[in-house]
Amino acid sequence: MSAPVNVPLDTRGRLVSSVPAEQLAEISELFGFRRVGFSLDAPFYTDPTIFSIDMQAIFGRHWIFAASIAELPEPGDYVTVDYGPYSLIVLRNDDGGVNVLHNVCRHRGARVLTEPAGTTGNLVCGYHSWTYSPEGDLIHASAPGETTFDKGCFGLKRASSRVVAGLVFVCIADEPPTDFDETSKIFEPYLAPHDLATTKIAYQQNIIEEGNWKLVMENNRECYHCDGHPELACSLFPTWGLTEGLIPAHLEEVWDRNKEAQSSLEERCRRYGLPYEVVEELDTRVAGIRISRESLDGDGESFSPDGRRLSKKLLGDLRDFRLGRCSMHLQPNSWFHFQGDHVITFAVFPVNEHQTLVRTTWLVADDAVEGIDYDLEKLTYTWKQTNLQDKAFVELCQKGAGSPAYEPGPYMKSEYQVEAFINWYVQRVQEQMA
Ligand code: 3BY
Ligand code: FES
Repeated sequence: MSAPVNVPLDTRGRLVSSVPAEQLAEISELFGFRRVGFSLDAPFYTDPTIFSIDMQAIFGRHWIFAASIAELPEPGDYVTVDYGPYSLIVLRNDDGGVNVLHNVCRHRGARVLTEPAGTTGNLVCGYHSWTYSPEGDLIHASAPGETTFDKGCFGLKRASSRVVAGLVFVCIADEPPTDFDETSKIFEPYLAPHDLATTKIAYQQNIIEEGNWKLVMENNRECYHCDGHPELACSLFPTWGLTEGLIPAHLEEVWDRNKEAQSSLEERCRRYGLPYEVVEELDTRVAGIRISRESLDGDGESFSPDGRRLSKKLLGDLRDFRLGRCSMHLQPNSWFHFQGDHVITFAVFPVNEHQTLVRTTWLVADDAVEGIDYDLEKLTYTWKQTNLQDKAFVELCQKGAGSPAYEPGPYMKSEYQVEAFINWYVQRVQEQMA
């Protein structure tokens, strides 16, 4: 049988053998027939084969946000990160960098590390005690009677890492996309002043949403639904999608207040040498990005009911709490909000075609003391509520995608970032299928 056309490759360029050629041709057609400006057809959210293609063409090839350096402060600290069929060990090494190893023992495939996070020297598989160095080299395999066994051939498989402004990215492709370096140059100067290396985790939340990972991302990329976030609306100006000259009467006041807050924020940024301009290249780059620094309502300091600081310690060398939010969206799996007093990172890890892990991490200055400098409940309240509301929205859409009555609906102007995400996704998969 000849090899089918339009077949995606795995990370080593091999054909996907488990997907019958006919089914792949149908899926390729679905991508080709996508109606631009409309949500995707139902199988993109429900079909296990499309999920497996997503895992190869997106999560198997692109740079994925895994953790922040605050989760791995010392050499030997690690987190395990799972998405789709993959499990990775992300481990801080002695040089201050990060090693990424596939968490699959080279003996008979057992998971090597079974905790979500911890500290380790050598890595010992719990099954037959094969032992690997932090670089993944197999250094010990007690196998009585073996004389010809070459340990050099059985190191843990490695993947690539980049640490930029304290954010850790991983890529399991043999040849990671090179334009990530360009994207890093864009965001590094925005984030570096918050100095993630001198932060600590105040809280981490893992939620499983009953929805496809793309619905989770789509939901994040618009604020059309933000009336559904009453707590967030206290500090976030509800001006998304509005255009000068076309402001509805009931929003004129908030529009003006936001404009004033934004211009004084920009004035402060210029004084402190902090970049604030919007850079938006969500589907025009392989490592798609949107970054900006935007004002917050009330006191303009943080995501609190009155916009006031939620931690008393400023991050890094910042000199002012009134810095609004530096917000970044990165394709395919993350978004971030950097304030003067704390940072929130959001990582999306697909589980299967209908379940997604959303990991939210709140970071404060490493010398901030809980109960004295910050109240954990207050610090996390707005985004815990927002996450629960978003989870409910995503789950409603997943239910809808499962109905025969579902058909793609039109994106509104204010949903242009959702469309950019979908464009990015479709282009990236199609280039793998070509
Ligand atoms: O988290 C975000 O980036 C945006 C802002 C608020 C909700 N979400 C659409
Ligand atoms: Fe890991 Fe046997 S499977 S040592």
